Amino acid sequence: GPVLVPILGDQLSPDISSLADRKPDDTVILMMEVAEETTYVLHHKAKIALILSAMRHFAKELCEAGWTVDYVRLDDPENTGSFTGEVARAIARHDVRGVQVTEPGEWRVRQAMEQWRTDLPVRVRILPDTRFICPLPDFFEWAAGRRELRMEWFYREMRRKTGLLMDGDKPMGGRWNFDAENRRGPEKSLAPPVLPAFKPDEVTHEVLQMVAERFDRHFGSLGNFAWPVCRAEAEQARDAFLKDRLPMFGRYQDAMVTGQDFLFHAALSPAINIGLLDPLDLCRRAEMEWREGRAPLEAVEGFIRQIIGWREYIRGMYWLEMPALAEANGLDAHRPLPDFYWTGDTQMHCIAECVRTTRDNAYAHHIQRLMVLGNFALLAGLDPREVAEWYLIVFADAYEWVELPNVAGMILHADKGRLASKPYAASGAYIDRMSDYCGKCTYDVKQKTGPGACPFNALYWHFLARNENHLSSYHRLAQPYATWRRMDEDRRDEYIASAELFLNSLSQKP
Ligand code: FAD
Ligand code: DLZ
Ligand code: SF4
Repeated sequence: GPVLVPILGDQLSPDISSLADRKPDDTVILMMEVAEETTYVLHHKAKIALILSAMRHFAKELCEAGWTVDYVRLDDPENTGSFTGEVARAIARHDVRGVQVTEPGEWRVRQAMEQWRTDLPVRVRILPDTRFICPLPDFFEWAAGRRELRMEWFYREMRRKTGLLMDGDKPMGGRWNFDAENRRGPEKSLAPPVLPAFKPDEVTHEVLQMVAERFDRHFGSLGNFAWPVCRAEAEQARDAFLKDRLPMFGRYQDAMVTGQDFLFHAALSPAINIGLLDPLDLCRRAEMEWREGRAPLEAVEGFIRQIIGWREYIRGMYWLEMPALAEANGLDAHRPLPDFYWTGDTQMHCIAECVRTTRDNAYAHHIQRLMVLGNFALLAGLDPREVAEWYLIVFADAYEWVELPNVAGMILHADKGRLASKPYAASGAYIDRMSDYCGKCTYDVKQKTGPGACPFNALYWHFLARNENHLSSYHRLAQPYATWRRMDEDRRDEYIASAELFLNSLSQKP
């Protein structure tokens, strides 16, 4: 019989490694919509719709290219509901002689696949995912023997390896990193070009209908659904980004503006993560924009760093640190996730606004995820497992390999600083500087304590004070700790009391 090649919902690339040595006449491709994947967390409705629609479009393209595709739909009465069950069923159905699959993005699925080797009646080959630029063995080698695993050093190696923005062995422009140019707050007349919106076709319509019915208790709205669901649309989205928004990408990377949900961000992560866009190709095209004088170096360098730097580094760290990372709670944080992460029902305008765009778009941009939603979770001491589950649910681009290191490492410091050199803790002043949120808020960002004060202000000191044992030795926190110790005791007590009052109000159910 033929070889069975299962292709998972985030492996929608025609050059996926599992197909590289296959010929159509000797191969059956298996694609499976399964209950286990759609509900292992209660994903945002738009995330499910994106993946299922993209899977259906990709299956069609594979058929048109001459492949045999066995496509199991969610509503197929025989559907066993899991990858393992469906692969077993397909082995019998097609009398296959072996299974060949590209490694999955998530630990959970990797464990299941390892089990296939013993439980299935045929040989199982698991191949590396070559869509990532840094193979995992190379990452582990880079990490071995290093005391500190800093992204910046990894990034420079990736620049050398890919040759992106390199002038021989030197970085273009004489510097590796132009972040200093990338710190502008919002300016009054900031009017970013609108994103191309993709109208649902018939395939997407059918999926949207099914998702609305079947997953109606899941978080999130479907009303704005406009994600690219196939390669051609993803390429259109990519080209629009390169032309309209990349030139300003760096400058406003950290800005937040009420009602401007995408600003100059790429909004390409959902398409990249399921395989509709190749990350290296995307970076080469961004580099071309600079070479041809259409985008400044600082913007292009910033964008490329996010992809060959952060994205690859985060993925390496996931596989390096799992499974412990999922349980990590280095700052002993145990507060339950407040309801307003779902409802947006809070007086804190910054949080309400970030939850709104998350609900409407299954998207929030990086600085909203990091400095508003994440910063609050850190300061308030929310339980890392609850926070991680929330992030995995609500964003269309969320897979555990990328979500978990960002949550446990980058925002919550639950990994005790393996990933980030210091916690990204910030008071209201930071949010005020980078956004227009505070002017629209019922709280006063300038007020430090008391019921009308911005809660981030007292929470910031409460966070530092309660974690003094863990954090006071951090070189980069020396200054805030010195300020705290210099404060008179009444002032400190006021901060603590104000923060506790606020934190206690979080646990009161309405
Ligand atoms: P842009 O700002 O335009 O950046 C370009 C690209 O760089 C992104 O498409 C993405 O592929 C990559 N990138 C940038 N930052 C990161 C990063 N920290 N880690 C990995 N890739 C990065 N990204 C996800 O793809 N999935 C997630 O589940 C996810 N969860 C996150 C959780 C937290 C707490 C934080 C702080 C960040 C998370 N990110 C995640 C990273 C980043 O916020 C998103 O990649 C980005 O907002 C996607 O939007 P964009 O395409 O407009 O990105
Ligand atoms: C996220 C997701 C969802 C919601 N549904 C499916 C599905 O029905 N079939 C499928 O193959 N993949 C789905 N996915 C993506 C998988 O969860 C993802 O491939 C694994 O987590 C491995 O990274
Ligand atoms: Fe957020 Fe505080 Fe600003 Fe209100 S005042 S928007 S709570 S940072």
